[in-house]
Amino acid sequence: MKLYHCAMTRSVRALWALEELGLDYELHTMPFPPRVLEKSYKEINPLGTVPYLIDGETEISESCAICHYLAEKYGDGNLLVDKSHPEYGAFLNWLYYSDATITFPQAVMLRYSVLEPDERKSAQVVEDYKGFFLGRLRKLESALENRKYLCAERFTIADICVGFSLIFAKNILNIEEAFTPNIARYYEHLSKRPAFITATKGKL
Ligand SMILES: N[C@@H](CCC(=O)N[C@@H](CS)C(=O)NCC(=O)O)C(=O)O
Repeated sequence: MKLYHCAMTRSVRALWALEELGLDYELHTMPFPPRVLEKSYKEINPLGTVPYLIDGETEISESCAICHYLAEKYGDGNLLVDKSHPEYGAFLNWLYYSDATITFPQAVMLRYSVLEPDERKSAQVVEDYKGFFLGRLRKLESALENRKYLCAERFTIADICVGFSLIFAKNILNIEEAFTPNIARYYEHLSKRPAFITATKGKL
């Protein structure tokens, strides 16, 4: 199994899941953005994005799908919530929410504050999408009231997928307002997991 990775990007989700599951894997780490700095990567993943997992005939480019695939295929059910569980729907919702709803506005912020050339940077876009992100995060703050984990009272890949969005907010975009009491407590204990530490090694 081979994971194409860039430090402190969504590929942290995949790396964190590999580590939680204790799997053997080959890691290919590239400079960001690989589309520009490692052009040959587009022959492997035409989107040019990370993560990208190759496992035999299987190739996956979505970070949350990689976590789901690894947990389904190689986990013993520990990192998943079973269909029969009352929180199964909530579990799926957190997986999709993590990238489509809360990482998306952060990616726009990164683009218009860091990645674009100076003449295309936009404080207005960054501010607007920060507000958008913080509004969408309220659902997480209230869901974490009296809870250590998002679903089924134990650590699952929903915590990995949402946890990465918090890594992004804290360490890349420095959105301090995101760390309201329940989210701050949740992030604090996620960040102590050995697999979290390995997946973010030396970058926080
Ligand atoms: N929805 C995809 C998004 C992948 C994505 O856009 N990754 C970013 C890094 S966080 C990337 O590779 N950007 C570089 C580019 O678009 O060239 C996922 O969850 O994996």
